[in-house]
Amino acid sequence: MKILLVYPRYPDTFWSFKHALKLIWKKASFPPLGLLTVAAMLPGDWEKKLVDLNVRPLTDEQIRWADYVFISAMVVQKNSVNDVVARCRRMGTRVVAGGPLLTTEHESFTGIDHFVLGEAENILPALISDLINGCARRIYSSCERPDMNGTPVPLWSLINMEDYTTMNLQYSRGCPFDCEFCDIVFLNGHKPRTKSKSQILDELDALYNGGWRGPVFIVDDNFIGNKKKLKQEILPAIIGWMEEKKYPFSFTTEASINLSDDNELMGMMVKAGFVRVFIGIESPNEESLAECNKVQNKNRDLVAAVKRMQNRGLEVMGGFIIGFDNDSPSIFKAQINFIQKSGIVTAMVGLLNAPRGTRLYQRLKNEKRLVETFSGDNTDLSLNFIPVMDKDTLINGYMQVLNTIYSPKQYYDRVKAFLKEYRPPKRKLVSNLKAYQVFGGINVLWTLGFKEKGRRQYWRFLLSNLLNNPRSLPLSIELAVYGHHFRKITQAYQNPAQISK
Ligand code: B12
Ligand code: SF4
Repeated sequence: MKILLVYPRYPDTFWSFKHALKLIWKKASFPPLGLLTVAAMLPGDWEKKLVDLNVRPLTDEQIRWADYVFISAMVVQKNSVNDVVARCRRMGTRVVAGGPLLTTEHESFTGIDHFVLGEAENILPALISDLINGCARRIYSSCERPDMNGTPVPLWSLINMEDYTTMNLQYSRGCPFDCEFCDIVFLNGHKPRTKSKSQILDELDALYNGGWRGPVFIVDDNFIGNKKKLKQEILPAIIGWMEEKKYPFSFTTEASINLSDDNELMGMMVKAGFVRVFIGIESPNEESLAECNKVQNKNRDLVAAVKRMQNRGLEVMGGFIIGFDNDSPSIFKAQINFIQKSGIVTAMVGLLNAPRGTRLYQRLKNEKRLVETFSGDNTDLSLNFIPVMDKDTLINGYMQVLNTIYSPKQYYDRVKAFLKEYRPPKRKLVSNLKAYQVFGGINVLWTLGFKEKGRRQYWRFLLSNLLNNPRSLPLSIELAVYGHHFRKITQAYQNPAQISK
């Protein structure tokens, strides 16, 4: 059997990092881990190829080669899914699809032959045997969430790691919290399920033996969902592995704010090579936190919590949401002030939207406030519900937040505020200096220092770092590159014709 795994295109948004990637000649940030994991579950004697449309185009010849095209997608990739499916139908190649988009709204995809709804581990064996016997059904699903001990190491040989800035690895699924707007609880459940220590070491070995050196994103819903296992088994194992291999990777992950309460855990994570955490901060407005049931963020000094993590050596990336029922127009200023004060350089600010499967979707449906389908991108100025605040005020205020926090002055001020608090461990990461890093560095200097607006702020920022904090220079340059991307995307939002969907 010949299987072509296809990852559809996602639009250029804050999360695509397209403008940053261009500067360093990389094609995409992360490989499609879901498809690579599914590929590893397919029989060893089936032929497999993978095309990530964010890296290279899909040819008719590739579609014709395949007996089945396997697609995985998030809601934001909907348009691209439709294009791929239409091409497969024209060429008579059957399509199997799974992932968050199809799990939450498969009914709207009439051209897809077989759906795998939910996690593949329990479901795929039945589909495989039905495909072999030529009697595959339309829908495969399971009420039980799989044990992650059965999840194989992703089939890394299907991609060229050099196309990406970062590799990824999943340790756990599920989150113990229950935020009203989040579909993780629906997709992956409340109870954190984890891989074993030996699975994690196998995954690290696979990346290392595949030649990877550099950033690794641990794509968990909440990495600290099971703290006991982390402290007793997983982090000690990762620390041992990283020390032995002389720190070939730097880790980023997603966690809840209560990480900042646990000094021991933060210390162990930093020792294991974690450099960044993405935290859902959402809002400085207590009423809005209560409204969305973000209990872990309530009644605490959020700025102090962020600074504690920065002091321990973790850069905090933050997710912020505007448009809660309890947000009044004063929220715009409050968000800007919070973001600037906290030194969260990478602040991902989105408009509230209600994805299917969430409690928010259900509440708004009951209140008859749902208006259209969710585009999947909470930064494209669309809303799929009627907000309490006047819609134009909300959208203009949101744009004002983006314009302010990503303007060169505010952005570089934030990097400085962060570096003041940041205390990384003194350790050298193994890095084989690659051609793209050298030429990318020159390109960055040319673009930010000579070509683009904000040149004066860039040079001032660079010189002040060189004089006051030379060790942090590589990180400052990296953050300046992200800033360039955020500014470009914000500019594109002023002129929606520039946004490629
Ligand atoms: C990494 C990641 C990204 C990467 C994606 C790139 C990439 N190549 O992976 C980046 C950072 C670019 C990204 C961006 C965004 N993301 Co994202 N992301 C993730 C994250 C953290 C991990 C994905 C992953 O690798 N999972 C591990 C694999 C093993 O799991 P999986 O993909 O679900 O696959 C399993 C099953 O679904 C199934 N399966 C999956 N595909 C297929 C296909 C077939 C054929 C079969 C049989 C089975 C199958 O089997 C697999 C094994 O069980 C998830 C959260 C999560 N826990 O999954 C969010 C998540 C996928 N992202 C999400 C969102 C909303 C976004 C953004 C829209 C955020 C935003 N606010 O703008 C942006 C959009 C990008 C853009 N440019 O506009 C949502 C999607 C919700 C939805 N219903 O679509 C998720 C679920 C998180 C959340 N709840 O908020 N994201
Ligand atoms: S803490 Fe994060 S992953 Fe967990 S329910 Fe809330 S938003 Fe979702």
